Amino acid sequence: MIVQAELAATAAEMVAPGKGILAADESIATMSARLEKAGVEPTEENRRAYREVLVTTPALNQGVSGVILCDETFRQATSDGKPFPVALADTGLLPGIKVDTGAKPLAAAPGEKVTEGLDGLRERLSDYAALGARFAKWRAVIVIGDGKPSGRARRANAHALARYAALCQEAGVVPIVEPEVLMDGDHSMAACAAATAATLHEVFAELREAGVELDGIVLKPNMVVPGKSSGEVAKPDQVAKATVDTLRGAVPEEVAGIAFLSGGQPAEQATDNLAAMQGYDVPWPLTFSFGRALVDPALAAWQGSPDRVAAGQEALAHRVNCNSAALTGDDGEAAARDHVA
Ligand code: 5MM
Repeated sequence: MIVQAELAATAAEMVAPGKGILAADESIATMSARLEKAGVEPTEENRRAYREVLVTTPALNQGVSGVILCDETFRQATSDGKPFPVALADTGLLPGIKVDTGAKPLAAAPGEKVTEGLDGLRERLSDYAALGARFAKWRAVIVIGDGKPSGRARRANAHALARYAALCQEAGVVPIVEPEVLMDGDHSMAACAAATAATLHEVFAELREAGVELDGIVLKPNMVVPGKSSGEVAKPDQVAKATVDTLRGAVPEEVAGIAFLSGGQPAEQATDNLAAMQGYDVPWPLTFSFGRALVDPALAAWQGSPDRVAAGQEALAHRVNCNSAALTGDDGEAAARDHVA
């Protein structure tokens, strides 16, 4: 029987001081596209080799508590024959698994999506737990613009997130709850704040309704930033204030921690924004669960070459160190290292 205290302890470990979560869970299609763009042939073996570069980075556990993988990687092994979840656990990292099956068009909501993957989820979670998963992830996607997000899309996604989270806790797996309000579009930062607040209110209402214990989840939200093509520029202190204000108004105190996604922000910008948030007195640890903002430089440095594994790992370690330093208030030094790198 799963004890709630165990879930809460795992959730606390995921957001331990100075640590964040590495999101390396790109689906086969996304990962293949990213490899191709980097000039690497998108084969199963290259996807495996790339994830091996990431998870075997020396001292990764100094700034990262856990790594999110996709189903393919979770069932693959490192070149010394260790299944990835075992390789992670052996180096003191929590194995995580993305369990959603992607965002699909939502009926009667043109331009909006709902994330799928609930069918058979109870069985899949028990499978993943047996393979070593300690936490899971489900990402909902919310768009802004032309009357969006609709209440219909917010509710459908919040309901699915809550059903997923309840099933995770039943299986003894900590759910990362990820409602991502996308940066795509020309909307203002105020519009992002409003959509984020409305979405989070819906998500927490559904989580409570579903009986989810909030000290056994990690929330993975977007930062509050202006739309990518809005022309609006927001400095780290502005992003930090808008983000913290939005979270304070919508996220219950019991939530174990908040680990931001990077959402396509340039890597240094995501780090600077994260650093600027650390000065606020909030009831939750505020950390990172970045994908692109951690791994893009590593992929670019590795280039699919066995001779460049160390270069890829150094690039990842650098970004992890910068973000970890940002969390511990060492942001000046982190920023300096960042900008000379
Ligand atoms: C790593 O990318 C994750 C999976 O994406 P797909 O299923 O679409 O391939 C994604 O969920 C990611 O974990 C989050 O969006 C956060 O990543 P970023 O790059 O926004 O920090």
